[in-house]
Amino acid sequence: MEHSQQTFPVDPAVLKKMKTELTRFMMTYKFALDEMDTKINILQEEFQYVHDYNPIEHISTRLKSPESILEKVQRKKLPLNLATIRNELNDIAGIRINCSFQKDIYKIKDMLSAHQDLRVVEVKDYIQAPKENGYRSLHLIAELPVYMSDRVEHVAVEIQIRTVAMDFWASLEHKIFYKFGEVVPNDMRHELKEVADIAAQLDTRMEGLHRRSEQHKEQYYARESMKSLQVDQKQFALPERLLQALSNTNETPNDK
Ligand code: 0O2
Repeated sequence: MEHSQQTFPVDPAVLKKMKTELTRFMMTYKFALDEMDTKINILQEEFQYVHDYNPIEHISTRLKSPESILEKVQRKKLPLNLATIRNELNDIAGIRINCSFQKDIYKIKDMLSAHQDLRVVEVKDYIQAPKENGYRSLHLIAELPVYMSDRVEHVAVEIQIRTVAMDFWASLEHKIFYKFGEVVPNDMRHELKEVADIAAQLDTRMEGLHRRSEQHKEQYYARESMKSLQVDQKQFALPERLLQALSNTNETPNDK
């Protein structure tokens, strides 16, 4: 018992210094998440304005707790110091973006990748290649600069981008099975995969419906725009029979 205590720094001044260092360390990740949150909110608002459509349903962020960091360091058998933790653990800051449709996932990835201050260092595409259990999601590890009072830190953030259907499956699977590893019985493993495939079919069908509704909207607006014309900021009704009669004369400007 006594020898394990001897390895622990007991000097309160040292402990206090370590706590301050750890707090500053964690703060850099919190600031990186704040920056990501702002970036994504801007994308969302601007996209809504330009395209009259919001591809993001929900955003959540999480900072890994010191206990989880310690657990992961021990699991990976890494030396316990802040420099190693910074270099080896990429998911201390995590952000999850839930999109409406699968195509939006790649749109958001491209928009984020275009940010000059954000460097995508790793991409894991579990949508093109789902995990054996059926897990689908796009994971990016991105690094962004965080300006502290006395230095600039390049901080890694794990960005998970997925549809609401993928998120529904992953959240419940996490609750039920994830981290049970090999313990999941075969029949349940099989059913879990089937349910993931059903969720993927839902995504495909909803995306199809969305595409059709967009086409319908375009055709509707094209028809509506033929019902009036504007001259000198005045709106005039445009009778269909007038357009038809004029078209029937077959007279086009090039004929003259
Ligand atoms: P938690 O508790 O959600 O944070 P890594 O050890 O992170 O370097 P790994 O595990 O290969 O390497 O990274 P990967 O595959 O990108 O997975 C990282 C995160 O994705 C996990 O974090 C989960 O959040 C999620 N994830 C990956 N696979 C699954 C899965 O099969 N089911 C569910 N529900 N989520 C998954 P953590 O730290 O493992 O867990």
